[in-house]
Amino acid sequence: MTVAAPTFDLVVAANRLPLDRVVDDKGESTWRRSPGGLVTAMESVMKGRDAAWVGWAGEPGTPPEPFTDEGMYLHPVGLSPTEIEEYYEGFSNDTLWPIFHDVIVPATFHRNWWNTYRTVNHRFAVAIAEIAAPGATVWVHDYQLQLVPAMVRSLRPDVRIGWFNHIPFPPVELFSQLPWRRALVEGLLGADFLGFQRTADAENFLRCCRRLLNMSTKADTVTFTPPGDDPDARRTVRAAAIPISVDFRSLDALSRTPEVKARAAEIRASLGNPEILLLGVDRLDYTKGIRHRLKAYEELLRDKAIAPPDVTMMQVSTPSRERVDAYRHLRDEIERTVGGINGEYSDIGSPAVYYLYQSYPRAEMAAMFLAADVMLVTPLRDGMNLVAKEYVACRHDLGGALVLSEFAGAWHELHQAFICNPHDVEGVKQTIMRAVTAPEDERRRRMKALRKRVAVHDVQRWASRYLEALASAPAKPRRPTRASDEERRGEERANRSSQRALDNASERTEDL
Ligand code: GDG
Repeated sequence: MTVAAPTFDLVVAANRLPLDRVVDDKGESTWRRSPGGLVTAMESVMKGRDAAWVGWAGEPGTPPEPFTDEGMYLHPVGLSPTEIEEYYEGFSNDTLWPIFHDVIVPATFHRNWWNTYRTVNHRFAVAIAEIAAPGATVWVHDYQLQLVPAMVRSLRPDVRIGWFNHIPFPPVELFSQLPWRRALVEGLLGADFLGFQRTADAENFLRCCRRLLNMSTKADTVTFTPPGDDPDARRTVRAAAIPISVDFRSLDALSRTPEVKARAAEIRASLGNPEILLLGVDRLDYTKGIRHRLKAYEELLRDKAIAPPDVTMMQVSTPSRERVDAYRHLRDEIERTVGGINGEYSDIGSPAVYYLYQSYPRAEMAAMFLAADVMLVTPLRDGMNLVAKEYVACRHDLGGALVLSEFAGAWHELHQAFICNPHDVEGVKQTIMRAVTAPEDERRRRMKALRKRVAVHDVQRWASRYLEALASAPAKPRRPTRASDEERRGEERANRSSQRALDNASERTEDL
């Protein structure tokens, strides 16, 4: 007798489960919290809800049986070694990730990667359809699962479907490079509500609908007729910004514990109690601007604006996507640069850069944040950047200063940070020096304002705003108004010639 799978009113799907299965040398398996911003954010949202999470368990082969952890039902989806290579490392991280991050490195296109992406997305959709209760809410996350909304809708038309993009959504000119752009947009339009980090991301998506699929948009909605041209099947999908945040209260409480405070003091002492400790914490990713940051720091050392041991820098780079070429090259490059800086500017007992290619427990991260005088968050492009908000949440002492790139989504909320353009090395140097030399009362004033923002706009508020937006998203199309018709006609006029070219190109590439 087969036992029916339990069903849930809220089903979350993300590429990774919040726990990874790790098999040790003796073949024994244990579960470990998986890395990254999405898990950090969703963990606190899922606590206390009767919900299920569908995702990959982080290792190849047959998936483990579903199980319950701290009240959350975890439903693993299996990936074969080839699928990991083609769907995850390939299409997700070597095709979509660069396109969605301004093509900082060139994107790679392979038709077999796309086919595998489709297959895996379908597997996720089937798993979701199996455990969603009638009328359930399904919340799909991120760029790895863009086809899932439409696939779930065709399997389970009764459920309400949302998708949230943790990374930027590219301008139409970049998105157009994708040979499978039409299928991706149609995949997303299976949702009722599409959430983005910034309004500009939602607008980029809506522009793709207009320009690439000739759809009608009005304000933040797009009206869409699924294939078959049945007017009854017309649906309206809303696309809007709901910026993600951090669990302010728990980070604030963690950083106030005697253990974390003592550890922060210990870290400073073991670095020789510098006057100024600069800190960078990032997944080792070319989007995070680590090279640009190191260059600015190196030039400040060269100019003798700063010098160890009075000023020193700690760079934590968390291992990430180590099998993707661009990441291997980046690691080499960063480690060579750190070696060069240390060779030139360190002294015995006082290194210029402490470089740590490791992952740390949460409490240790909080202690580092508390220990750092200046936090350097300088991405070239970043959906949000939770590290910036975590730093702020940990500075209950109102100490510290945040240097923040205007290309991080966080910039749209954290205006009281010391803002820089990471491409402008001279500007980054000046901003670091402003942060280093700012009077204490100015730093405290800025930090207080930053904390106020993050305390109110925390991750719990993000989740409830998202779920409210999903619940109230329009299911039926609104009648197009004169304004929307005009808007569409204007757009069409402007793009008529490029549209023809794009359509022709689509015909050639849709069935690649
Ligand atoms: C994506 C988007 C968006 C890092 N090292 C360690 C560690 N971390 C934690 C940080 C933070 C998270 O990982 C990283 O989040 P970010 O937001 O900085 O960046 P991505 O991983 O690129 O996340 C991003 C995010 O999704 C959420 O929507 O903000 O723009 O790219 O929480 O603290 N945590 C621990 N040890 C480490 O060594 N415990």
